[in-house]
Amino acid sequence: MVLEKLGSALKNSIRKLAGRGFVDKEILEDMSRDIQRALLQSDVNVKLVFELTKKIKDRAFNEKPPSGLTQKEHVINIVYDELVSFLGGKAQEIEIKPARILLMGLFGSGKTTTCGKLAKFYKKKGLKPCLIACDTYRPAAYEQLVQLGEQIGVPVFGNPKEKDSRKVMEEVLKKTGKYDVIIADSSGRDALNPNMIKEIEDLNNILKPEERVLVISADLGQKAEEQSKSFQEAVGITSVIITKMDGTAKGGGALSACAYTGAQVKFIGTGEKIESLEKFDAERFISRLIGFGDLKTLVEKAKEVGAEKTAEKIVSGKFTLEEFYEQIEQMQSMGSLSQITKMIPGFSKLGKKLPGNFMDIQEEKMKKFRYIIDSMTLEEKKNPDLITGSRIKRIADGSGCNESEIRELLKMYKQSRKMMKMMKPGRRGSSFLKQFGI
Ligand SMILES: Nc1nc2c(ncn2[C@@H]2O[C@H](COP(=O)(O)OP(=O)(O)OP(=O)(O)O)[C@@H](O)[C@H]2O)c(=O)[nH]1
Ligand SMILES: [Mg+2]
Repeated sequence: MVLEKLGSALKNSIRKLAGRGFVDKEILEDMSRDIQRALLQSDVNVKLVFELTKKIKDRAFNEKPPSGLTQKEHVINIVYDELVSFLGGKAQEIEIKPARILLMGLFGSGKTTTCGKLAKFYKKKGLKPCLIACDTYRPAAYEQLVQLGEQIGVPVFGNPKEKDSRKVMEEVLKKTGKYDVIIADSSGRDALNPNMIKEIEDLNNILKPEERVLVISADLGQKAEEQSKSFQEAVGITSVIITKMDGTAKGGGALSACAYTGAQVKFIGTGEKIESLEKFDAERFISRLIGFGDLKTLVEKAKEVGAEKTAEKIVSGKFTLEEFYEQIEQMQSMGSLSQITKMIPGFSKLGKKLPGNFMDIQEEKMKKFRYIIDSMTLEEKKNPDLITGSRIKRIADGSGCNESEIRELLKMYKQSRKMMKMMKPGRRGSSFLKQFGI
């Protein structure tokens, strides 16, 4: 994961803080050094790192905790807040409305692939996107985009015979009238050079895009500064997309590009496939690193498969046996379970502890659980704690299952409930901090 080192440094710092009687200069300096080291190792520019830790220390020394928060909780909140604003602040909603979008960046940064991913994103949201192939520099760039367009059923406009991208842009804009999101690919170079910058300025003047997106790869490192500044000066970047987030444990250079451009990272690319595009949310990102768990993402994933209500209940720790069953079923249909469970700290561990592995219940067993639940009274389903000795026997007879299978289901349910209550997302720094003993 990107910024992996920062994640472990933060968790470590929180543990150290927990083990300390009170917050003093020494522990804050220690924390600041840990964060500095981790960020430097993740390729963040040294000046930015020192600015950031200075802010954290200044606030931690000078600010009084708001009522209801202990000094320690307050320090953790400051670290969280400052890291979030370092990564561009609270994510803004991505507006789903007609737009012209121009992508730019160096060779191989992922522009063409990202054009396809964005088109798919907008199409899914109900808009009518089209793609424009304005990379006349890389051989077969047009064909690459056409292939992506075919994959997602989005038209591609271009002219593989024309060598001047400005002419292509002028020509195709006459044909894109009925599309509401126009996404233009542009050509890269192996390094920043005046030709590329001139070309992007010209394309920008012809297309007049609302969104001018800098595409950079997560492993770019310190070069992010120079690149983002040049594109910023040329056309004024409105947002950044970082690709290949799946491929590096560093990524700090790219992620802090917003510090130079003032433009937010809006999306991240997390794989080569066309669906591997995620909205970037600094709050979520830092929460995940610290281990708050990414409950927001879980609920969003659930929304996509229509499982929102139960997911919310599960997350809140209040759910009936029926809802628990539904949740397992829905989670199983959500696809990448391991990804989902990773978002909740401790959840995957819980999965391993449970008999038969909660995340991996076989179809046969799911059927038995269904029969068991169907043999329960309404009261029992709502309050499974009622189910003991004689009730278990009755349910076993009614469902044709063994008593041990009923106990297994009840055990899973109770353990999950306990776990979820413990991790209930409430005030940041409350239940979460208990994990660390604060
Ligand atoms: N793992 C991973 N690979 C990616 C991602 N985005 C793009 N790629 C891969 O990166 C390579 C370059 O991607 P392109 O989209 O062709 O990059 P480009 O910026 O258009 O490159 P040029 O046209 O040469 O300037 C391809 O092999 C992509 O499959 C990502 O998010 N994750
Ligand atoms: Mg390309």
